[in-house]
Amino acid sequence: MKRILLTGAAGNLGKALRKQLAGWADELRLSDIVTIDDLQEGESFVNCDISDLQAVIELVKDCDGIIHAGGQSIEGTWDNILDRNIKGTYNIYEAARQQGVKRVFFTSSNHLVGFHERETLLDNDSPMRPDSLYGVSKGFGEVLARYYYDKFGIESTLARIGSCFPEIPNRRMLSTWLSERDLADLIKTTFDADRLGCTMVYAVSNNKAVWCDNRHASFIGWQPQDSSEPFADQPHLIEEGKRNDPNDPAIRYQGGAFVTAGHFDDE
Ligand code: 15L
Repeated sequence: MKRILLTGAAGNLGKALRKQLAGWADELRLSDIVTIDDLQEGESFVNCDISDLQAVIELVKDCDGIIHAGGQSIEGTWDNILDRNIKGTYNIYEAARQQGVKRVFFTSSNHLVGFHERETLLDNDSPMRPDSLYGVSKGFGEVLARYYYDKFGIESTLARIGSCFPEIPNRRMLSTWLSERDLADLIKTTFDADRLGCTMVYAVSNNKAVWCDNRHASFIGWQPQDSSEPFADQPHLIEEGKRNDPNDPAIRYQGGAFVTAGHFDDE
């Protein structure tokens, strides 16, 4: 019996993953603070606020693995980041430890390294240069995952997800785009691997212009199939290319608009 928990199941990534992972697990246990009432075969649902440790311990019970896609997915107030991403991610790992779950797919983000310039090829040794409090929270999650691996043997993929959307609204995403299918393949690879360790992966498709190198993670065998290239000729992208100023921080840095957005006051 393979029972996998998917947090954040009502969010954009969660919705895409429900489609892509249909039939893959014996049970896909969905959770979110928003109720999901269109359950498909093989899915179950638990309403859960991941900032509540006791609730997360119950949520994780009897699971063989966790896909942690819940929490704040863009820049937000410190209070939101603290509850949803800092406490939320701690609760997931601590619940995994208490309930004996041995493998986690952690949705980290390119915004953990968003203040690298676009001419820098990132690899496993590139320093964290977050472009937002949201990016900082993903750094916390990655470091926490390493701690739970070294101390308790819980293995993780730390997937620095680029831009996982069905369309490509801007030129930056020609480099950062990740197809839903490639994301699902990375998740399947994560749970199929004989050994995973605690492995960071730049989760982008097989795009032509990339800013990252995944050779350190080649042992897990993930090979993205899709590419943004067929989208590159769209008129809005060509027009944008004529307008872009290379010295604009949103063009200079990998994080795009996140490098200038925020920093939010508490609500
Ligand atoms: C992210 O981490 C966000 O969750 C998503 O909404 C996009 O902004 C994406 O990064 C991106 O960089 O395109």
